[in-house]
Amino acid sequence: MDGAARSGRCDARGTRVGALTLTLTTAGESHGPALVAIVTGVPAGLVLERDAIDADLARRQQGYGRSPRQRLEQDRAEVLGGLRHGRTLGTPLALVVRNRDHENWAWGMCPWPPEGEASGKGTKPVTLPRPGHADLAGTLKFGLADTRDALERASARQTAVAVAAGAVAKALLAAIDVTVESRVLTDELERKIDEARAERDTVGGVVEVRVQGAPPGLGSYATKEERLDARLAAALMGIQAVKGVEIGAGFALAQLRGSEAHDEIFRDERGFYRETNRAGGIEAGVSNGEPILVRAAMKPLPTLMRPLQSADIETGQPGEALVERSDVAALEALAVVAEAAVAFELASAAREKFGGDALADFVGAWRAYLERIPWRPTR
Ligand code: EPS
Repeated sequence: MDGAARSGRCDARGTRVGALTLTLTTAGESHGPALVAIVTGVPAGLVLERDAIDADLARRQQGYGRSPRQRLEQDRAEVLGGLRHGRTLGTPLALVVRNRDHENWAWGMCPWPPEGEASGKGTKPVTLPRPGHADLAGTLKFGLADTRDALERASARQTAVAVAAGAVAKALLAAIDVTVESRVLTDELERKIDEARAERDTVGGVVEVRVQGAPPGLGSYATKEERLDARLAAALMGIQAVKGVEIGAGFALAQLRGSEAHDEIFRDERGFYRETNRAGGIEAGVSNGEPILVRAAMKPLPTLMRPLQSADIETGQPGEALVERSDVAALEALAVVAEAAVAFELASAAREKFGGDALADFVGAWRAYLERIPWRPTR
């Protein structure tokens, strides 16, 4: 990285480019050999616990209403680069989560032209796209004759490796006393799932992520690349099946007057604080030191055991959409995935603020900042 990039120069729109940040690139299909993530920007010297990463992967697999697929998979993260004896090297981290189900798709999802007779799953082209899934848009976009070539990458299976990356981000945030937790907000979830399953239907719902300990000053004011709220919204909308995002009181704020909506400012010996948090810990695109609260709404999953009407991509004839094994709901998984996405974005914003090639530099800059500002986290 050159000097100009390190200092974070601006492009013509005034957007910071090339600043030190965390980046995540993923690859892999749902029933292919594995999911892969490359994470850059993690400082050297961060201790990663294998069990902590795998615990998040296991949490993501749990939850009521998941598909039998979860009994096949036992997700574990392998690290192929960037880590030595449990400590990050400051170089790209390469993470891999294998798909155990791939052995049932060895012919159908073989990366190379398969040898021998077609057998196992994925041998027959899928031509009846599911409303709500990527099947139709993906086949049109990429000029495909088999919707499997679109749906495999569009699958939420990809979130497994994103959760592994989120666990790395959580470890970095823990070094500056920031924690990220999530919960499902939808009531009587199990009952709704049982009813939907009995009617061969699916359900969605709402999850909330809470960030505790984020200092004021993460993110910035003016553009979507800088604003923490915009970045968190993009991170959450970047998760499969998410159709809505709220920060703090979100849509409810539109119904209030200014005098009711904003969080009054107080000061005691510890520093500035609020007694309400309708802003969800972010004002004008910048964290304000209160807990960051974001919510994501998940649509009902599109693979229905009682399929909706569709039209064949090859013949144009009407027909019922693809039916294959799927989840009735994946809301509890979404909570874990949303937690990872928020953690990754927060860790990126913290890295931009505190810099540091070595963890000690990053933590040292955070300590110096806390000495400068009149603020201590509420616990
Ligand atoms: C998914 C369909 C199902 C889910 C999958 C996401 O996959 P399958 O067709 O293999 O049963 O189980 O999610 C996972 C495999 C996972 O680990 O989260 C989809 O179409 O998005």
